[in-house]
Formats: sequence, structure tokens, C-alpha cells
Amino acid sequence: MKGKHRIGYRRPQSKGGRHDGFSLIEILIVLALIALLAGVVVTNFTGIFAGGQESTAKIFVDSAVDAPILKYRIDTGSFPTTAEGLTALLKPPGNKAAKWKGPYIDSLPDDPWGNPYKYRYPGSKNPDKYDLYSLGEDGTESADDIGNWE
Ligand SMILES: [Ca+2]
Repeated sequence: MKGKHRIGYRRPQSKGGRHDGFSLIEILIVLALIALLAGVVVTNFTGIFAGGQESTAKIFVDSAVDAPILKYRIDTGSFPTTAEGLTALLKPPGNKAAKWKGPYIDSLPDDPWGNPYKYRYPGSKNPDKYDLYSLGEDGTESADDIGNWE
């Protein structure tokens, strides 16, 4: 039983040793395939995001500046006015410099069509808070605007 065991043990080991050489090449091939597939997946995701401009704008108006604006309000006592706009999150409006503890946001991105997001306080769509919206693809106030009220 011991002898049988030894033979049975040695043979797979030597075979396995030689097989490791092939395994390395196989692993490299598999890695190359994974890299290739990952490239395809990334390309597809880019495509999905490129087609999701409206979703991107919706996410921004619904949530991206919600917390910064709220914090601004807590510090200064009120939302930025329409005239002060979202830039009040980056630099203090003259009359609020003493209470202002920002910047409350790193930067203000343009919407996916290259236009600045619009801000209005008091809101006409949200009378109890502010309106934040993208002008949409046409770049003017119209039915395709994407706001924080739907
Ligand atoms: Ca529009």
C-alpha cells in the first residue's frame, strides 16, 4: 500500500510539474482574454453613459448639491437667492461673508449639454425650497427642462 501510494504520488507530480509550464501560457491567454472583454465592457458602459445625459442631469439636480445647499442654509440662515445663485456655494456673497464657512462644493459642473445648471430661490416649482434645473438639450427654458420637481 505504501509502494502504491508512492508511485501514485510521484507520477502526477512530475506530470503536474511539466503541466505548470503550459498553465502559465494558459493563464496569460486567459488574462489577455479578460483584458479584451473588460475593454469591451468599458466601451459599452461609456456608450450607456453617453446616452444617459438626461439621467446625469436628473441625478445632479436631485441630489448632487442638496447637502451643500442645506449646509449653506444652516450656516448663513437662508438659501442662496436667485441672484446669488449656486456660486454662493463656492464663494461668499458679500453680505454673508461673516457666517459663510464654505466652499460647500468643489466645483460647479455644467450640465451634460455644456450649459450651467439654473437655480432659483424661492422656487416657482418648489415654493417651499429652491428650483434647480438643467435647460435640457435645447439650452432654453422649455418642456424638456430637467428639474428637481418631478
Ligand atoms: Ca429646455
